[in-house]
Amino acid sequence: MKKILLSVAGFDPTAGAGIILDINTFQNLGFLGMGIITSSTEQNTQGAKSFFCIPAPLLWKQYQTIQEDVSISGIKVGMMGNKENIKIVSRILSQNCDLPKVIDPVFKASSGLWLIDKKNIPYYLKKIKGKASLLTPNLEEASLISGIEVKEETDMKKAAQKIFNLTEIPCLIKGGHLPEEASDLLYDGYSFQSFKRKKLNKKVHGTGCFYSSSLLAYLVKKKSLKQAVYLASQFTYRALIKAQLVGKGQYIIKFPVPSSPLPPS
Ligand code: PXL
Repeated sequence: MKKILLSVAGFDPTAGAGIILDINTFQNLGFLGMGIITSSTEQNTQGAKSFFCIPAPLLWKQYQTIQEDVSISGIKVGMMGNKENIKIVSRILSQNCDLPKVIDPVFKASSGLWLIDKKNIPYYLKKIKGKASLLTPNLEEASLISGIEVKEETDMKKAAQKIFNLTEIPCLIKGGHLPEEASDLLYDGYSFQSFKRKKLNKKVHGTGCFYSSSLLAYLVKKKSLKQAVYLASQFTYRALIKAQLVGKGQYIIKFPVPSSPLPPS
């Protein structure tokens, strides 16, 4: 039977990001995807306009009801929404210490709408401390978490160290928005490794959700952190190439995406 991965995230009606994209990504990599929603957004491919959070007791009941029925092999966390739901997600993470878990710190939609109240970021960091296998901020999220303005590769190193010290979680800073090259930086508390990709001139919605969901899938396939980042980064690059323009705004990822070959030895 296929292993089950759980997405804890928000709903994007375009399916271009959030819980539906996560589940499609899990299924693309051979898993069965399930999800519990923290929030629902109002958006189209042109951008997100507003959102509403699922009441915390319902979020908790969604989790309990799933969990008493099936066995989950890994958890990916995306948009949490508000303080009450951050607390529930923290409890879910604590109850699954032995599973691979990836947290994508979704703070803002690419259209600019804040998906968390900025003043809740310190609380967010406190509640996830030490509770995941990997944290995947982009440059802006890394700046918000670390308090260091992250614009180039040297800033990424300082920020990654600071984020690791704050969260006690290995950190992958995604450099898709770096000016010249798309270069991601992994810091596991001991060493740095960078992963470079060609930069594509294409605005694709949900890239962060796709990347973090595929990272979880490769970790559950027992890949090391470094192998998982290599494979997920290649897989994400293919997704970007395949992405299609379906509305009047950003490109969205079209499934299935051909999965990555093994890294060179
Ligand atoms: O791409 C970040 C993101 C994640 N999750 C949901 C979203 C968005 C961006 O709009 O709506 C639900």
